Amino acid sequence: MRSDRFLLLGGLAAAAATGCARAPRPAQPMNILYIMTDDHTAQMMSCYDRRYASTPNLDRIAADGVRFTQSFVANSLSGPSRACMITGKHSHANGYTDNTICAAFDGSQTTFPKLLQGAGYETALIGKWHLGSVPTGFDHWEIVPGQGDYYNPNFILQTGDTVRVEGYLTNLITDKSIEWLEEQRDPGKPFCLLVHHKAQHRNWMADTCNLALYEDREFELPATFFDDYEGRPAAAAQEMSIASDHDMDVVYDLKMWREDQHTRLRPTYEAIVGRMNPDQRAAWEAFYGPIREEFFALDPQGRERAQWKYTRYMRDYLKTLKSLDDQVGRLLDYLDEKGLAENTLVVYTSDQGFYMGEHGWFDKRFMYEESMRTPLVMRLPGGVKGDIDALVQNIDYAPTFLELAGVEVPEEIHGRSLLPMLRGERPADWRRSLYYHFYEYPAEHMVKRHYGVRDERWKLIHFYNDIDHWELYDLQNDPSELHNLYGKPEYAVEQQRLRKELVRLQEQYGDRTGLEMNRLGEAE
Ligand code: SGN
Ligand code: CA
Repeated sequence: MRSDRFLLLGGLAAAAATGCARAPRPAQPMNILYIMTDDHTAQMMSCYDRRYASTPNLDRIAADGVRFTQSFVANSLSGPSRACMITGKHSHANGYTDNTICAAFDGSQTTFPKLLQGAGYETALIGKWHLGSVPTGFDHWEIVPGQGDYYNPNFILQTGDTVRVEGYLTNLITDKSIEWLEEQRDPGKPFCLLVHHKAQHRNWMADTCNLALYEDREFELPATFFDDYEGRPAAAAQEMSIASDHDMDVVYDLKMWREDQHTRLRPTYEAIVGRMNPDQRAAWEAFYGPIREEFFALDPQGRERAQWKYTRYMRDYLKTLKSLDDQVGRLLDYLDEKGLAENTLVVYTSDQGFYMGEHGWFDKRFMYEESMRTPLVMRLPGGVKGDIDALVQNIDYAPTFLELAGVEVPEEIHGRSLLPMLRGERPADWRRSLYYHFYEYPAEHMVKRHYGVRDERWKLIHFYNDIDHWELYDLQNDPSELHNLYGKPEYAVEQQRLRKELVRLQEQYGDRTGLEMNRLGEAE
């Protein structure tokens, strides 16, 4: 009977919408399990990169489904990326351009959870939200305030109450997700569950049971670690350098607290370890205590200090990742045990990529490869397996889920459904280039405002605001983006072609700021 209600509601919603492409109704409504992590980059997922991490559970999704090898975000920052994902629209159109100036996401606009809800789906969101406003379009939600805490975090409930929950956040988000699936949802309806982890966000705090892992691992510095940023003034101006103690704080980021160390982020560190219970704190101190002793005794300087910081950063990131991979495994096992796997699309992605020492950095924001990319694997029952190399972006998720549910995709959505590709077809008119726009400046990490276009081989970037600087890269011959070719006569043809393509995309998506900023240099 409940299924009938789903069909009826779905039919009404479909009939009410006009002027949109009509998607065929699926024989049986497919559930959607969308798992999104924070700052988990493809270099640290073994199905993308075998150098550092082992993520067997995340890789399971790819092994039983597809791995997108050219997956990107539209704006490499948490809130904006989430807003793009949930609306299917670029930042200027969904209004949430950055984490600092934008107070809150306008939850009155159309989002895919709302449309799914209208079509009879039961929708839920658990974990990091980071959009300032109260979530809309969800039958159930339980979110962490702001960035959330790794240990004994607070959760905001739908009632408006905030409760402190004892435990480690990655596990708790999974517990709550399984609890909702098992006990709270209406089994007569298809579900769409968004599981949003805080991991792998700074400051990479592992669960106490994983602290001792990977202490024997050594990592070669990336070839670009000591980049001189020649020809790239915006890259030179950032504040996300591992070597810099201002940017990567030894107390907060690397847990080297000592009475006499009054670093910039020491108060933040004290607040978060202050949340720990006595057992957690004892395990924490027992692990980091001896490392601190050694660090202060050694007091490394210069390149030696940078290498030491990089090693600690990599190890802490991997320890934190262990919980994430295990907990995703738990959720996948749950689907298997309950027979849900055969009727559930599983998606794993991150809100953006991250630097693991490339160019000497941590953090994201730039349109350069490591942070513009994001891991994306999907497992569609009955779908194809293998790699998909089409250029895809986080604005494509919303239309994918809508098409899967048989809901018409509103024309205002910028993204395109990935469903045909999940079913083995490659649309002949698939996009040949991607648009990107980053806004959060001046702000933490000091990455200047920029936008640009990336195609399969080339990338053009314009940094603007307090700078007017263009960069052009040949990704085939210069994958690390070290040689800015903009203005070089031998690349004039590519440069012109990409400038035109940039304008075409800005016009297509209606990014007036971008169009206006193009003219900056030309007017002089
Ligand atoms: C916090 C972090 C930054 C990070 C932003 C945005 N600082 O402000 O390092 O870039 O979040 O990250 S911290 O001292 O609070 O850890 S995002 O993924 O949420 O966009
Ligand atoms: Ca993030």
